[in-house]
Amino acid sequence: MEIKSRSGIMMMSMFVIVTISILFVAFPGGINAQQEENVFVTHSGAIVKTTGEILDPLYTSATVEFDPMEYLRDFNYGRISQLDDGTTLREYTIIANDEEIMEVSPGIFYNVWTFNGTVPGPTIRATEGDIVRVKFINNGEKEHTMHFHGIHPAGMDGVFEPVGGNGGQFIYEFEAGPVGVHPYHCHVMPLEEHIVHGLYGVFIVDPKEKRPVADEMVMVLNGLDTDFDTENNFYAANTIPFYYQHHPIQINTNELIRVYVVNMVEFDPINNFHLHGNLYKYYPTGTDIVPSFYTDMITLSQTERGIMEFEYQYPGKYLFHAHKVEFSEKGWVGIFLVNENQENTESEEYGS
Ligand SMILES: [Cu+2]
Repeated sequence: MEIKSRSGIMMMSMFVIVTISILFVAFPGGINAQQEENVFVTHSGAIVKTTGEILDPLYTSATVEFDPMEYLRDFNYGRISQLDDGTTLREYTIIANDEEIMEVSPGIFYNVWTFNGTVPGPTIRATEGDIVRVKFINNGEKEHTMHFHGIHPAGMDGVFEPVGGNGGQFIYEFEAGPVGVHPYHCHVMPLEEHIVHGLYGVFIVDPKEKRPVADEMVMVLNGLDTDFDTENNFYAANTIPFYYQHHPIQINTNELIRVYVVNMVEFDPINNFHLHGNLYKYYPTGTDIVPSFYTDMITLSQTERGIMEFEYQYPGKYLFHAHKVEFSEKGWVGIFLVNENQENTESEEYGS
């Protein structure tokens, strides 16, 4: 519509002014809601003014029941034995529960659904070609399963065989493969509910020839919807918001760091991972031994995952965080504290 006359412009201006005035009278709080600051007293006594979600990033490890530092480098290789044909058999026991309440941040209690008592569940690790046998026990009230990403028979896919609660059992058995990093998660409907409560973990398949020696760690990017409005209130690497910011991950200069990263964030279509002061080689899904990217930024949808490799040349503190800034300001942020390498430092060899 083109308004050419002076009176037409005046009429349109009056209409706009009257409309805005009516809106102010009808919804005085609504229009100003975005600018309203709330005052919040944290557990440590600090007074925070915020217009956004209220978070209390100040806590000690004693106030949370899950230790992200322990989880970071904890790999479950299973009980190892040999089959008659010489194949390695790895046996794991995974117990599901859905009634635990965990304090995920001071004053924030959440009903976590867990594999072996934690969110994420244990990092299950095997070598390509091994037989993986998982004894799954469901001690929850609801039905649950374990659905592994990777290659396996249909009956081992953890979708059409829901395992009843209060002690139901199922044995998942398959050959480990392909090489890489894969998620596992419950696949009972409504899937959204079973995933957001925490029924997921990481499955690493090592190549037979092994990757180069490195300081290895696992980061599951996740979120928590603590008010059940199908939007995440918190984001994190390994469940506890801001944890690695207040407890930096110690690494060494000139030492290869390998991060197995898996995005499990529900509700939001994407997540990402930005590293400061460095770039990393990135192997999507970890299925290839040649990196696809050399970058400081990857974007991941749900269950997208890969392997990052990097070395720091200079000591000091470096952030890593979502470059979806909303996520980092709600907890998905951490620090690598890079120490000057001592010559006698030896990385652990993985995949044994
Ligand atoms: Cu489930």
